[in-house]
Amino acid sequence: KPLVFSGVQPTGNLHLGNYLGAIRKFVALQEHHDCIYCVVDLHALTAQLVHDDMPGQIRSITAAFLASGIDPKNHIVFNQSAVPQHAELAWIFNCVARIGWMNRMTQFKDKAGKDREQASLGLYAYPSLMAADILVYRATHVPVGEDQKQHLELTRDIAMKFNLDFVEQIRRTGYGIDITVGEEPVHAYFPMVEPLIEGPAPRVMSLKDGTKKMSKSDPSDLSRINLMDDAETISKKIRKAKTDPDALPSETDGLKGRPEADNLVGIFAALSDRTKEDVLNEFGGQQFSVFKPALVELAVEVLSPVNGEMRRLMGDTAYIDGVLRDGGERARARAEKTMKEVRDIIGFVQ
Ligand code: AQP
Repeated sequence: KPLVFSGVQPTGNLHLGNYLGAIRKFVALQEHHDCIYCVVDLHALTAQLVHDDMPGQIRSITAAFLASGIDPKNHIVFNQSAVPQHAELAWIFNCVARIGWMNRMTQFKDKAGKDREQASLGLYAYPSLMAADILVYRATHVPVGEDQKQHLELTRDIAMKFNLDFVEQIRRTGYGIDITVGEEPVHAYFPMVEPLIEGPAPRVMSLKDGTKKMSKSDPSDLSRINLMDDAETISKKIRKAKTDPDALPSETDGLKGRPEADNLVGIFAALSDRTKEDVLNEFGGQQFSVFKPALVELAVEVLSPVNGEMRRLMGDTAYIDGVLRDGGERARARAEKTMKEVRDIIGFVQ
């Protein structure tokens, strides 16, 4: 089975963007893939070092995974810091990646803000740790929102450079695999990862501004739907969401230049597992006064069970911690196998 890896940071409340861009896809992939899902707590230190309730944040992401339908027995759910091999491989990747590559990362530019000199070195090296998260399992498929596309391209660049720099050692140790990159056959150690970004809402936008990503760090809570919002709050936020005065178009072409309408139609499509075309077949020509209540009903129907189960699970800390411990052990065994081979390839005495 193809190996899937993805992670979510334990920073702040999960929102609809995290759910549709990532977690819902995690759930769907379980049927035909071997999946490893990680609460990336080491990444959470990059933007803010000290967190008031780190254990609570880690448990709440774990609860969201489980409440959404991730099966921790047949797959792996764990927190990143429990597997030190991620950080070990990240160090090696820091020496593989070039500063010029990191300088192009738009997420660093956005998150570092104006005073870049004050950003942590960890924030700068974030994509290198992300590459290690994935490649320490030699995973091939990574479900993420569109904002992570650039980091996955960098992951491929890091894998490729490692493979080429160590090509002789990979051959000598016999750990390599034959892959094709484009049309080219390559003898490689790390595979080329495939981002899984598709779907009707790869980038869920703010409810207050259709040109801005829905994000945990937006100061306005009205800009996002949180996974922990109750039905009344979801309804209020959707009713207050910014729109334009026109009726919905009957074809997706008509959504061009209407970012808020496009966003709400995309959310409706993703929540109902339909295409935007299909949603517009039903609602084309209707006003937002008709569409918004239908979206409220759908969002509440999909999110309420997740919300309820998350609350229940968060009351059962022993269970959550048990899931993380068990997942951590299994992840560690797999990651150590890779690291033993990587140390051999590099030539470390062990
Ligand atoms: N708006 C979004 N639309 C679609 N997918 C999204 N993701 C995040 N925002 C959207 C996806 O969620 C997964 C987990 O993301 P993360 O843990 O890296 O958190 P983040 O990207 O830092 O989340 P935010 O809300 O975007 O935080 P801030 O405010 O810090 O920028 C990833 O797969 C991501 O693509």
